[in-house]
Parts: sequence; C-alpha cells; structure tokens
Amino acid sequence: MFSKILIANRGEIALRILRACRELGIKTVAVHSTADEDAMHVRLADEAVCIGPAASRDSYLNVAAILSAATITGAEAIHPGYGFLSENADFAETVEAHGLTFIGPTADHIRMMGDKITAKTTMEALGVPLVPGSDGELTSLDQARAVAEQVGYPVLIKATAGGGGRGMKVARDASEIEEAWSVARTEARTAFGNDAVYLEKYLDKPRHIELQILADNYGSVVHFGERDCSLQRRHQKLLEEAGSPVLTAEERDAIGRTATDALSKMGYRNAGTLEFLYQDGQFCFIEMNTRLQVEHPVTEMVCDVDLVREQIRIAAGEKLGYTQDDVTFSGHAIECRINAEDPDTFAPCPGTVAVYHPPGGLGVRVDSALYTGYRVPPYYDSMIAKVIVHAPTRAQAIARMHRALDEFVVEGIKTVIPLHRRILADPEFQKGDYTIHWLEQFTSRPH
Ligand code: MV4
Repeated sequence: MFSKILIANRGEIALRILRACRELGIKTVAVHSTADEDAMHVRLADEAVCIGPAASRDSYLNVAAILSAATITGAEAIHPGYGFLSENADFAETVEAHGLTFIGPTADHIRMMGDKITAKTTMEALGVPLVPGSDGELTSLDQARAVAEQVGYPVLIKATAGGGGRGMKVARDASEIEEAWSVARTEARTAFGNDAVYLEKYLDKPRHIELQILADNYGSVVHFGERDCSLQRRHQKLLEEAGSPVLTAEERDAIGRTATDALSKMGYRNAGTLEFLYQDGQFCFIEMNTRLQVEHPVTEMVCDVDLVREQIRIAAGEKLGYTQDDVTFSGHAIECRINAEDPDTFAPCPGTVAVYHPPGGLGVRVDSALYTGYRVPPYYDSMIAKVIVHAPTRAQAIARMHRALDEFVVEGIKTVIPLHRRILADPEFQKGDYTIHWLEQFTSRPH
C-alpha cells in the first residue's frame, strides 16, 4: 500500500479522497492555486503545495507543477479526482513515466474511451448494445445520407472527440443532413482539432442510466449497479438516484453481466462508468467515463462500498477480494448537487458564506468543503456541496432529502436549494416519471 498520495484536485472531491486516505493510514499532499490558500482541502491535508495562480490552466491543469509537488513531497501516487486532469491520457502516462502511480485506468484505456468512435467500436465487438447508427466514422456526406435513411430520422451527428453533450448536431429530416454534416465537422475541427464524426439515430425520450464498475489488475470485474442521471440542465447533472426508478433487478443483472464481461475482456483496470441511453426497455451504450464521478456517493450508499478506497487499493496492486455475488443493493439513495447559482437564472453566485450549517441525522451525508466565512472563488465550478440521502424506499429517500434541505443553512450566497425543493415536491418526479428533457421543461415553467 502507498504511504503518501498527492490529490490533484480541489473542493469536495479533494476532501473525499483525503478522507479515504486517512482511513487507509495514507499521508496526503494537497495542491492548490493561490485562490485556494484558505480552502478546506489545504487545511486538512498533511502537506500542501501551491502550484500556481487562480486560473485552472496555470494550477490544477499544470502538469509540471503537480509532478514537482509529488517529487518534492515524496508522494508515490496521484489521485486526479474528476474534471481537471482526470481523463487526460498524456497526464496518466507522464505520471507513470516519473515512477509514480496514476490512480485510475491505464493511459491506453483512457485514450481509447476518450475517442467516442473507438469506444463504441470496442464495446460493440465485446457484445455491448449500441444506439443504431454508422459503423464507425462517417467519411462522406453521401454516407451520412445513406446511414440516416437506413436508421431513420431524426439523427445526430457527433464528434468522436466530443462527449458530455459537446459537438452534437441534430438532423430532423433529409433536408437538414447536409447542414448538420458540415457544421458538425467544422465545429469538431475547431473545438477539438479532430473532425472525425459519427452518426446515431436520435432517441427522443431516453433516460440517462450509467453503470458503476470496478476492475482489479488480475481480471476481476464487478459492477455496483446503476445511477439514473436523467435530471440534467445543459448537460449539467443536478440530481441523481441509485437505483433507477424504472429498472428491475433482472434488467440490472443483465446489463451488469454484459458490461463486466466486456471490461474483463478489455483488461480494464480501476473505476469506470458506462453511460447508456435507456428507452423502451433497451440499453444503448453511448460513452464511457474512465474516472471517479461526481455522483459516486449514491452508489456507495446503496452498495455500502467506499469506491475511492477501492480505487486506491486496486492502484496499489491489491485484489478486489470479492465477487459479483458479494455486491448487494439496499434501499434507495438520492444526491442533490448544491451549486452557488441563482435558482432561477443559474447565474453563478460566488461570494462569502456568512453562515454554513449542514444537515445531519440518519441516512444523511454531506460532501462539501464549505465552512462559515469561506469565500467561494469565481474561478472554478459552482458546485459547493452534495447532499446525499439513503433510505429503505425511494419515497422515504425523497422525504428525507426534503427534511435535509430544510435543515441546510447556507447564507451569504445564492444556491439551487429552492429548485431542489420544487423538484422533490413535483408529482411527476415523485412517480419517477421523467426523461433527460424533463428538467429543462421544469425549469422553464413559471412558479
Ligand atoms: C444522444 C441523445 C439522443 N439520441 N444520443 C448528450 C450528452 C452526451 N453524453 C450524449 N447526449 C445525448 N446523446 C442519441 N443517439 C440525447 C443526448 C442528450 C442527453 C443525454 C443524456 C443526458 C442529457 C441529455 C440532454 C440532451 C441530449
């Protein structure tokens, strides 16, 4: 096992990783920008190194400074968290070239899944179901037309270097295909420096369901069920649940078996998440994330597993030590992301937290780096806390989240807590009756 880990991140996820390290008896090194001198992760870490000015590209994305910090402190491994350098294959490679361990998959697997065409082709070959569409890259407008006719309009043209909603163009009918093709290619070239695109049938009312996986270095792969992340606005998730309100245990077992078989054949290592669109009882793989995800706590609550601890153990060369049969699911968990934003306009609201009083009690977890007097800096993501509840049933989890948010005091800055209250009180949400478009419609309704 490692004796010292550098945490290449900030905010709540830096704390989350720090907590796992403490419980494993591992010393921690925090890195921070000049804007984060008073941040909680800096205060709680065993050591802290300033790696540059406020702008992320000069600090949290500064590979040379992070590697120097690891070298001078004698850290043996680097945990990247999510965002920043977490899905940067070159970073993972450089970390390993310096004789350090990157806590995550191999650089080759990060690169493979970062290219969405390669990800889909690989998954298809391993028996994972896809959205109907082009067989790999689209190489001409004529081919785009032909595939669109074959799968049926509407269709989406997506950039292979895109993902997470970036670089997509819809063609509703044949009259729109030429425009979608040329705009998608041009945007892909300018945004990503890679104009390769592919085509998919546009699913009109899917849910976004993702599957959590862990794989050790010895071929053992297990899944921890699904998260329903359909409640998003502009590709920013707001509320996530485990399990999905619409999935049966049999469907979970079936997709879980397919996914773990595929990753085992790939030789995948560490944590990963397969993203699916789920519509009419069918799973269609769209992308894979090769990192820990923001919403991992809902999985931790229903499976009683510490995913960060597992990531560290795996990276240190330990075996999982359990099989799929040992993974059990209990009750229901919900996460509400608390962003420092106006709950109606979603404008970011950085500033000083005058009062901070987090909720508590049975089945309530708060992952946050906030404290009374903390100044939320304007340079980074607006997410300042995650409230996670766990209860025997979904209805009880909703009631518990309501209660937790009622207790939550964050004064001095605006947050999206009022929006969460409205969502939790909505009859459609309570029935679990929503698709990926539901939140966008909900937030544009008068209230
Ligand atoms: C789609 C789709 C419909 N049909 N692909 C957006 C994010 C990226 N991960 C994939 N995305 C979508 N791909 C097909 N073939 C609709 C979306 C989509 C979406 C997906 C998940 C969650 C929210 C979304 C919001 C708008 C569009």
